[in-house]
Formats: sequence, structure tokens, C-alpha cells
Amino acid sequence: MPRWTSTLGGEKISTFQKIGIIGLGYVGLPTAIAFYKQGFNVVGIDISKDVIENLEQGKSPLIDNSENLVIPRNSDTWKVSDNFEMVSDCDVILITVPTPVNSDKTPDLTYVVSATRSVMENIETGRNVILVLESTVYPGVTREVLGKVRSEIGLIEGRDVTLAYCPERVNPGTEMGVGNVARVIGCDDEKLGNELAEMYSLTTSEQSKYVGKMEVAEASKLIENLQRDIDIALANELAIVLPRIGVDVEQVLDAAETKWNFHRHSPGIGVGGHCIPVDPYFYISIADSVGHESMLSKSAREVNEMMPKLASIQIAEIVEGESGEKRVLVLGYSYKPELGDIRETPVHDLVIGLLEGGFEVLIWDPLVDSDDLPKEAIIVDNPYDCGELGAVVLATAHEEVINLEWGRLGKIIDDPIIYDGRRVMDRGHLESEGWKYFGIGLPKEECV
Ligand code: SAJ
Repeated sequence: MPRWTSTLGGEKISTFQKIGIIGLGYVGLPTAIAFYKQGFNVVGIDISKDVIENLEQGKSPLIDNSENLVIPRNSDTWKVSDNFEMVSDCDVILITVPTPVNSDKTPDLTYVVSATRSVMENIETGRNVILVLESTVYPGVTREVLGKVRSEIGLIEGRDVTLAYCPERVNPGTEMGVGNVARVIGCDDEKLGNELAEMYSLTTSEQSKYVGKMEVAEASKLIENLQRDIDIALANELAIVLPRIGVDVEQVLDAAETKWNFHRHSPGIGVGGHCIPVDPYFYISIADSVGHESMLSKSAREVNEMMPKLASIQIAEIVEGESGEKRVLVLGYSYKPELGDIRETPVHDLVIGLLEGGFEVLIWDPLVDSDDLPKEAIIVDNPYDCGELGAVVLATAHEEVINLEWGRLGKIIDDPIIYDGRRVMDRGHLESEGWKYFGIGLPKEECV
């Protein structure tokens, strides 16, 4: 391959020049733009004509555009298309398509297989194109699943294509984007693995490291998310147990955090998104396949998945002990703050729990499209115009939720009660505005 210097100056070089990115979502699009900005010749492919049309008009098709992406115009070094033939002469092709789970929680690899097949059917043989999977999968997928497609199409590893794995680690809705997260690269060919690490290093301020064979990088990503799910589950279990001995979980976490290696996580009404609640099931299926049931990850999932229902029961008990008004305003519906993404949102189960408890549920989320909100609930455009309420529930800690005019809202409700499902509100301030404050992990006797 021609050795080539990035046009943005500096001594950095890359073995590769033309990069294809398959899947222009919240990972693929920022990644494509990052390589484009470093002077690479980029071809972005997406099967959605809407996505391509938006991009050709210079518009971001992403729900969350917190990275304020500036979409390049079509040029010699930036093209987007739904035609896989466009990647036929790429040096490196990155696959950044979703890996959801099936209803039985087994990994759904249909997008990965479809994208791989479409790429492999269009690459020129003999150019040893590097095909890098970035989607979150379990160890073995790149080698076995992508390798199977390669064999079916008749391509030869090392002559026509070389497989590699580099997990995406962006954290949507936060400042952790492609430009400032570390990367790990797994590839059987160490030389190519190091050249990929060099290529990725041009796009991030953090380290970019070759870590060994593909399974090493696949397992790294998986256990990163598995650990996060387990850590959050501990915080959630503490939010169940500690209040029952009269102790506020947040005070205990404040105290524990003074220890140098205590890693704090926040209890809440549940764990959502397309990674943390999903990836542990990839690990569970591996553990089962090798004959060792993973009690730890299964228990963590059980704890996190019970939180929405548990919160709905707590809210019902609070309301029945106070005004008895069975109307609740739920603030926030997306799975995490500053995003309009509702995938696996725990607020869905919270709403269902309240409805099953006989409540009328109103929802206000300024970031979520009203079409994405549950039809069983009453969608609210103005949180100050909801009529009488038995409680207001903070479910997703959007800035717009936290910064509501709580004094004004409290005056509209006869007996203003808040249930802080993320423990993010200033209790003293709310109580000074006439609110009764309840929250996840707070002993009820401390609330009156
Ligand atoms: N959550 C808690 N308590 C916490 C942290 C999170 O209840 O202490 C909840 C959030 O409310 C949300 C869910 O967990 O419902 C997931 O939150 P998250 O901050 O982990 O956000 P994600 O799902 O966007 O995770 C992203 C992922 N990055 C991607 O590749 C998409 C994930 O792989 C990262 O591990 C994670 O960021 C991270 O480390 O921040």
C-alpha cells in the first residue's frame, strides 16, 4: 500500500489512504468525519436512503447531535452512498452497524452479517483489504462469523482481505466521542494491527493500541460493559437495602467515595441503552457455551431489570400515603440525559408499572419525539399545565428537567410531591419551595 502523509501537517503517516465506513449512525458518522478531517479519502455507506439524503444536504441524520457534527460536502475525499460498489478500492473498511439482542436476549448479528456480505461481494481481490469490525460483539464473532462469509464468497484471508476488530467506545450524549476515547485493535497479523493502531491514532487524542488477536479486543469491549452493568447493579441493590435500615444510599456513597479506589456509580430507576443492558447477555451466552453459568452477570441483570417496577411500587405507596391522587407526571423518557434515544429505556417499564397500579400517567420529555412515547400515557407539551398530580417523578435527568421552575410547578399542585428517580435534585431547595421530597435509595421516614 502507498505510504501517505496526513494533509493536516505533522509527521504522522498512515499506510492506508482510502477508508470505507459502513453504517453512518452515532458511531460511524463521527468516525467517518474524524478520518476525513485527517485528510483520508473517505467513503461512507448506509443502507438508509434517508440517511444518505440528509448527509448529501449537509444535515446530520442523528437523533443526538451533541457533537455538533459538521457534515462535509461531497468531494474527492468525502462521498456518501447506499451503493457498496463505492468501497471496492478502499484500503480499510470499518463496519459500524448495530448489534441488538433478540427477544430471547441472544445476540442479533443480522446487520453485521449483511454488511460484511455486501462489502465482501464488492471488494477487489488481491488487494488484502483490511476489514475492521467495530460493532460490539462477543469474542469469536469476527473470526467465525465474518470468516464464514469470507469463505462463502471465496475470498482468501491475507490475500483478498484481513479481518480485524476495534471496538467503538463513544458515549452518546457526553463529551466522550471518537476524538477522545482510547482505541484497542485486535488482528492476527501483528504488523497490520500496529498499522491500524497508527491509523486510528490520527483520530483520537487518547492512546490507540494493538492488543493481540481479534478475540482479545472483542472480549475487552464486552467486559468493559459487563463491569459497568455489575457496578450499577451494586449501586441499585444498595438503594434497595440501605433505606430499609434507615440509611440514605447517597450519603453512604458519598462516604465510600472518599476511599481512593472506590468507583462510584449512581442508583436509579433502571439501566437502558443499546449497550449496557444488552452486552451482558453476549457474555452470558459465552459462559453458558463453555459450561460455566455466570451467576454474577445474571444477578446484575436481574437487579437492574427490577428497578423500574420497584420504583413504580415505591411511587404508588408514597402517593397512597399522601394525597391519594392517582395521576403522576413522569419527567424524562429517554434512557439517559441529553439524548432523545429511547432504546431499552427503563422508563418504559416504570410507566407500565404505574399504569398497572391504576395510575393515570403523563409524560414530558422535550428530547423525545412524541411518536416514540408510549400510547398508553398522556403526552404533555407543557409540564406546568397538567392539572392535579399525586406526584412528579424525575425519571431521566435532562438539564431541562432539572432546571424546571419548581417553585412555579409546586404552586400548581395542591400537595407537591417529587420522586427523584436519579437522585440529582437539590432536596433542600425543593423543600424550601414547598415540595415533599422522596427519592430512590432514601429512607421513607426521612422524607416527611
Ligand atoms: N446508569 C445508571 N447508573 C450509573 C450509570 C449509568 O443507572 O451510574 C444508567 C443510565 O441512566 C443509562 C444506562 O445506565 O440508562 C447506560 O448508561 P451509560 O452511561 O453506560 O450510557 P450508554 O449506554 O450510552 O453507554 C455508553 C456505551 N458506549 C458505547 O459504545 C455505546 C458503553 O459501551 C460505555 O461503556 C458507556 O457509554 C460508558 O462507559 O460511559
